[in-house]
Amino acid sequence: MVGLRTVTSTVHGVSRYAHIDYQSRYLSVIDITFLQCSVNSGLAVLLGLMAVWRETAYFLAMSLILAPGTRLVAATHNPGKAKELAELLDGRFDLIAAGALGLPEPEETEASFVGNALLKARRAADASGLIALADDSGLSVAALDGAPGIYSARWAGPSKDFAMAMAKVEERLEATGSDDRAAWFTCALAVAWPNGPAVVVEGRIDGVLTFPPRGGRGFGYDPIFAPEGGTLTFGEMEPAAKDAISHRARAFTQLKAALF
Ligand code: ITT
Repeated sequence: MVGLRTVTSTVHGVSRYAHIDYQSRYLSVIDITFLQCSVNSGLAVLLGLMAVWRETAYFLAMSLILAPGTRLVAATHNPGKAKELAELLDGRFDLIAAGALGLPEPEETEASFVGNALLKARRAADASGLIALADDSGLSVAALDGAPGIYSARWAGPSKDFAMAMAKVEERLEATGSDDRAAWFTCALAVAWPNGPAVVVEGRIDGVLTFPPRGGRGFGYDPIFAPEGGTLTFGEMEPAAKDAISHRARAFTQLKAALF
């Protein structure tokens, strides 16, 4: 399980905020060191020291900066996502794909976008020895109580058939009898340092579902999702227009505020 704490701070007049993964190995190592010291010290002293060290670790995590040119592994095996992440990063970092490093696709065992993004970033960072950027994202449909949500990729099956996944959304929606077509995309972006801390942020875009699917751009569920304020689907929009408003772009804005 992933444990998170939201931290805010102001550095040089700029507000920085992020969720810090407090169960990262980095923090655990500090805690374990103090557990060993506890043989000679009282439990109260130990707990006090652990609290101080945990706060120090949060402070250190908040001083993390991703300098331009840093080598980063993009911890995704989804080419559509990898392309959009590269567009958003705009050449700022030396980006390597997880596939190019032969990293396996981890099983997504967490129950939230944030948890799965952290899981993927942590696995890739620890396996590659590089700072890793991971994305966990998906489509949520109001009339389906938020489904497919974190199961968005899994609805497309092992063959990653999104025509089938979009048809499944339409079928399930019709079965409810509801005419509510509200939906949203969520994107959690996590950055993990090898055997170190991790930071995660989240972005969301609201819109409506439209059938039949329209447009051959983008990927996944883009052809059935029209973002708020327009009639075009993500599948019909220019990539730059999607990148200006998408859930991924909104998460990215937060990531910049936290780490750049
Ligand atoms: P990685 O885990 O390797 O990154 P994945 O495709 O399995 O690849 P997710 O578990 O995060 O990634 O699944 C998210 C799914 O949600 C993805 O496969 C898409 O179908 C869909 N999705 C996410 N962002 C989307 C977007 O911007 N446009 C359309 N569909 C999107």
